[in-house]
Amino acid sequence: MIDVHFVPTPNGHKVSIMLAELDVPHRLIQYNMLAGDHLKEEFRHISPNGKLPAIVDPAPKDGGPPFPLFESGAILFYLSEKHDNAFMPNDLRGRSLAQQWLMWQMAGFGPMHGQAHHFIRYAPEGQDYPINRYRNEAIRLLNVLEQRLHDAAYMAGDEYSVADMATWPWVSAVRAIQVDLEPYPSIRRWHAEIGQRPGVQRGTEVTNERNLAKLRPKLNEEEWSNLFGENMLRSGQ
Ligand SMILES: N[C@@H](CCC(=O)N[C@@H](CS)C(=O)NCC(=O)O)C(=O)O
Repeated sequence: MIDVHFVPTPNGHKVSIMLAELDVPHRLIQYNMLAGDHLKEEFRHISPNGKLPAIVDPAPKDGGPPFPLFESGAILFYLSEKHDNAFMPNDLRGRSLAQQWLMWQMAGFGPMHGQAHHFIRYAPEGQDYPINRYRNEAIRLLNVLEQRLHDAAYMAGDEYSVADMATWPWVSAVRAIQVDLEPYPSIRRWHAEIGQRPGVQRGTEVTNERNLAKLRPKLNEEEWSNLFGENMLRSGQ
């Protein structure tokens, strides 16, 4: 039984989707980030970066002790390798394309959408510069994805892969950065098709829809500190 240290966010859903797609028994251990669950010392032994998701595999393929993993993209690669390279194309080019697009999601699409999300939701009103900067970059990355999905059925080519799994939950969250998918027909085709997969539906059963829609949620001092302030800074020391 794999333990998944989990929050129902796009990064969390990448892993819950993968495990549902693989039909691998797992246990979702839900964290309350507002309460600072992720800042606890014991979580650092699982995720040295103190962020979610993370997993612990009690039965790694090498027969060694339980193996903790952090970083959602690395978790997808690990689970794929453990399960006969599931959701990874077999040929050299396809495999490399899946890696390239998954890296693109991890280094670009996710962080830029995440920052746009942060400033739109949490910055005091009137701070247009960071909102425009990150939202424009988020939109530019959607344009890149649109072109790719115009040229190919899936991000790595003909097959659904870990790259799609990593990107799909972030596309599902674009309304949080006030973007409409109307001008992106290829993304809409791809998003709707993947959304029909039973594994994707099971992997996204635990959501936080209400929270996603809330603009400028009111956080108390402790919650703010746990997410963005002193408590967050102190936890890594
Ligand atoms: N690159 C990381 C990002 C993880 C991440 O930022 N997780 C968020 C939740 S989606 C988190 O833990 N936030 C708590 C914090 O920033 O302190 C991954 O993909 O796993």
